[in-house]
Amino acid sequence: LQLAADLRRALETTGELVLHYQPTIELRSGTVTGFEALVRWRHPTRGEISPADFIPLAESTGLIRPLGQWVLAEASRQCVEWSRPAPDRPLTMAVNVSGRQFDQTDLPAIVAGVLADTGLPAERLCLEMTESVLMNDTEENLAVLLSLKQIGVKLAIDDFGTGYSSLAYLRRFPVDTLKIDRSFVERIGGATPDAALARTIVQLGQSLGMATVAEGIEQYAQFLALRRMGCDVGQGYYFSRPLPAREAGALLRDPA
Ligand code: G
Ligand code: G
Ligand code: MN
Ligand code: NA
Repeated sequence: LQLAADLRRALETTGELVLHYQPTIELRSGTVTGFEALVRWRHPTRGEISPADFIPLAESTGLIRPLGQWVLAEASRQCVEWSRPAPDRPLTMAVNVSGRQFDQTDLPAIVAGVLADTGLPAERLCLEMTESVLMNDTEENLAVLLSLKQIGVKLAIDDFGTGYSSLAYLRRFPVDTLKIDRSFVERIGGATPDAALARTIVQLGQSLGMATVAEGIEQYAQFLALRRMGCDVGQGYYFSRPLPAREAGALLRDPA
């Protein structure tokens, strides 16, 4: 497959794979708490390819392993760089980790290595996983998640509320953060159950001692509604699109 060969080459080339960063905002104060790293592939002839298209390819070819490790290292390095001027205001970096990466029993060792190499404190790195990772209810999987917790990184469930699963896994797994899927945020003001569902997720987080992050906030009214519900953090186009590193760094120095 040509695209797989291209991806293998891109991993050995500087500049084809880049990270964009979307700020996360504390809803109560409006301050930037950190960023979510989102990978982009600038293909030399096909132009920009969305991760929605090449992550599945990376998973099926095993390239997700070096790709995931590169994303972790680059996002962590960037977080340390941005934190240097303001050590009193700790930034967190959220990284998407695919289910296939959690299948690697050495994922905790890879994460620990990245933290040691970059000097990022463990609690400032948040690994985002989908509910499907937690539905993979095996001893190996549980051991990987517990080791990651032992290292001290944060664990978040991405797209929360959309997975085909029971809530029982929240009892078994050491989750820190629920990211409310943007489909609930989208219709939060309409005559649909979505506002009630968003509120219920926020309350679930509060009762279980988990932070809640709302994704896909595009409008002021959505921001207000979520803040009123007590949702801790938000992200979305209303605040900022995912930005190249240079622009994200500028936003940090010079908030709008
Ligand atoms: O940024 P964008 O909306 O194009 O992302 C599309 C999808 O790709 C999202 O589901 C997002 O979580 C995923 N994604 C983005 N960056 C990464 C990454 O570094 N690793 C993994 N596994 N998924 C990513
Ligand atoms: O699956 P995950 O939640 O990681 O996906 C993140 C994706 O959501 C990224 O591709 C990002 O570009 C996209 N995204 C971020 N903010 C918004 C938003 O406000 N609206 C929409 N429609 N997409 C968003
Ligand atoms: Mn995500
Ligand atoms: Na999501």
